[in-house]
Amino acid sequence: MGYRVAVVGATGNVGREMLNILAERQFPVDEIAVLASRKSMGSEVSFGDKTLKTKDLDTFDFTGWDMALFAVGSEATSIYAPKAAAAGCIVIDNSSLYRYDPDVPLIVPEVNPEAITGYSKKNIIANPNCSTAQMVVALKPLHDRARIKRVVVSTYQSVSGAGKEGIDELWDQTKSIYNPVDDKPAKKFTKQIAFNVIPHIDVFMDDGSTKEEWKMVAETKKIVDKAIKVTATCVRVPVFVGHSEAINIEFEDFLDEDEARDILREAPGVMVIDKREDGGYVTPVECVGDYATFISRIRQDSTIDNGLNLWCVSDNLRKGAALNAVQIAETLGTRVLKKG
Ligand code: 2RA
Repeated sequence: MGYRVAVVGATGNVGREMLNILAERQFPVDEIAVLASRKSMGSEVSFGDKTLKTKDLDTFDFTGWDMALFAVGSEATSIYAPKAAAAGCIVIDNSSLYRYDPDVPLIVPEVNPEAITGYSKKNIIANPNCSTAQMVVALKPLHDRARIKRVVVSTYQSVSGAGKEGIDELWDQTKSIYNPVDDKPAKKFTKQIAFNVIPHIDVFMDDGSTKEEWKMVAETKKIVDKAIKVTATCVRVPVFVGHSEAINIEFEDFLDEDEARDILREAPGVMVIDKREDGGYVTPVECVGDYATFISRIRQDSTIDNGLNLWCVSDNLRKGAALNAVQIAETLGTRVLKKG
């Protein structure tokens, strides 16, 4: 016996990836509903070898459905997630709406699967932001060994993090640089993204940081340990898919780079590619379509007593969104619902 699963926002980049991953990982599905806004109603999406037509989210009755994977913005989530949860359907939400709610667990299954039981307060589980998800998978096993005090992270985030419009804008601008007749003004990003980098993701906060940077701080504390201090600089780069992060970690105890490499090699969800030679590291184009978070360039930071540097790359549409949501569904199945 399997589950009755709804995917909300099934026509978007993340919704489609959720369907691909549910099928790839043979999640035990008895019935699947693909839901979208009325304007996309009737659009076709793939689920394994099947083609499904989307249904209207607005009129869908969630009663009797086990779980709903939400991949829509915070506004639509604020309307439909409470409706689904009240009907007894457990919501796994990819928006930022519930991530900081103390009554909603924020889960990365390799890191804090035990926290999933907290879903019962609201019938909602939150999926973290893409830049946090990949970082905490790398931090957790190192924290367990040597206690992390402080993290300094700089991100290099692909345009797919900004949705289809972000992908289109990089594509159009790149073409227009070679063929200026096609010139298209920037709409999604505040400055030119083709052949450029932009140190600005999400809105500005009062202290001069951006919301994306704030999310990395708040979410790392909630998922791993509230004692860990994080400072982040988040940058958009002209890459279609795959977020990269340069991470500097200060520990309470000394951790040798070779031991850190061994720990990460054994860590769930992590793949270490770390040869000290030309090309002996992973770049974002190589991680597309993969489940793993790749770690390279592991090395001691000799400017502090207990410091390490590393390079972390992952598919932001997968570990950063759809894969993590499906892993939450799997964890819910094995630890709570126990049907599959
Ligand atoms: C981005 N963090 O890359 C967002 C997506 N969740 O813009």
